[in-house]
Amino acid sequence: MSNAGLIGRSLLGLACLLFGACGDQDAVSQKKEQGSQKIDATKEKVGEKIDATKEKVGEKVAELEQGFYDWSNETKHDVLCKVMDGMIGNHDGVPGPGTAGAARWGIPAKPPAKAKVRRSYSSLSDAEKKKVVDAFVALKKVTTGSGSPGSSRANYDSICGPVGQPQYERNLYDYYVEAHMNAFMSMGTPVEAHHSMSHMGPQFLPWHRYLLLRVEADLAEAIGDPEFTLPYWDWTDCHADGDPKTCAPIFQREFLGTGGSCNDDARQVEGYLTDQGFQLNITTQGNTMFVPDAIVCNQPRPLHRQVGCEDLIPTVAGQAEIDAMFARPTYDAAPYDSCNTEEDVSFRQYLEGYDNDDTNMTCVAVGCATHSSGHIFIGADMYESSGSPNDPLFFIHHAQVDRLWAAWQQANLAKGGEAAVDHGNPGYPETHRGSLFVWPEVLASEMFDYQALGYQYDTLPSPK
Ligand SMILES: [Cu+2]
Repeated sequence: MSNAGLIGRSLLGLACLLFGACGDQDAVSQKKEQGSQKIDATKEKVGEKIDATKEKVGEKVAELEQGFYDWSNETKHDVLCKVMDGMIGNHDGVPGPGTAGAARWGIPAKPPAKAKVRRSYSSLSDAEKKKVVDAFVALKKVTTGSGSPGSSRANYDSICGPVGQPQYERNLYDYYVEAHMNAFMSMGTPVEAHHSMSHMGPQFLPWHRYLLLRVEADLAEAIGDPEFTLPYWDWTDCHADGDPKTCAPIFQREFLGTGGSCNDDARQVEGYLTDQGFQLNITTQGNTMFVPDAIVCNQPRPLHRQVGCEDLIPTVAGQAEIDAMFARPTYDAAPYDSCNTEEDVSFRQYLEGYDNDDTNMTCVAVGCATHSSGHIFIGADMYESSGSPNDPLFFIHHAQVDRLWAAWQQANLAKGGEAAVDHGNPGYPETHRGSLFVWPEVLASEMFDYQALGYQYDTLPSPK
């Protein structure tokens, strides 16, 4: 028996002496003991499974790397793609975080009379910027026991237990970190097959569109302002500012906080966001986002950024990439993945940020262009793809990605004819219209008509 168990038992004995509350204490403690033994056994089993997975993945990568120089008929890109495929999956996956009783939260029953208008973050007043930060901080405080209206939705099934990690105090902010982590982790598992997931395939855009709608509804509720609207990060701001490496309009100490540091020991974000007590509860470590043992729970720490520190990405995408996006008239192209889909054809592949000419492992695995460049540019937690919603900028960055999809859709709708099919998504594959991972009651196809979902953008870039 553990020390805690012994202390528990002596307290029960004392209560028996003092208050005569003897009852079935022995039976209760016995049950408790059995329970904790069971938990220990399960923990051990999960641990063994993770070790076996690690070994299996390691062997596969070694095997693929071994053959590197023998594959004379394949390009370096193809070889790296095989290395990455070897890292994906190889485990059974875990359920969660689920919808905690609010399956379609964020989707209006019918299009509202007045649409919410998402505006550029840099165009907000100081008070509005502060409100955005306050809303994210408030979301962390919506816990199961907080008594907030969103408490019931914070009662989700955390993935921490099933991956053998201690539970942290669940809250509506970290719900999104978990949803995103599990979306990566579940690639190649029986839960969902790689290439039909929320990244590296056609559902990338609909999946993140719903995530934004849902979090926007949560943020509005958390601060008691039904009009609250997510802003977007207009990447071109960073270029207009004159020093795209620092992107001063976004990384302000008084609001979303500093850009951290290229020095690992000083990369903590400083400023208002951190001062409000914003901290991370579920993070990742190690070199792969696809396996359970990368997840670390209940070791709270501040947010990290390393803006402009990665040589691969001197800055975030700009106008040239936005123009190039409009030049791709097809939503996606077979085989609908991140490796063999031609980014010169597939708008989705291009916007997500994968490039078939990349021969750098990081770029093959994470993508280095367009959307992905924003993640790598901010660095640290945003770069750790699976846990990237840990940085509130994730949502503001993805609102820009969503805005660009909306702009591309509108341009196609305006062209009419073939270009206007599926609400301006010509070439969206039949096979990826269905249920979204984590939110199976929401269909990808329901996300096509964003105006019916109750929002629009203040401006949409248009093709030249
Ligand atoms: Cu994502």
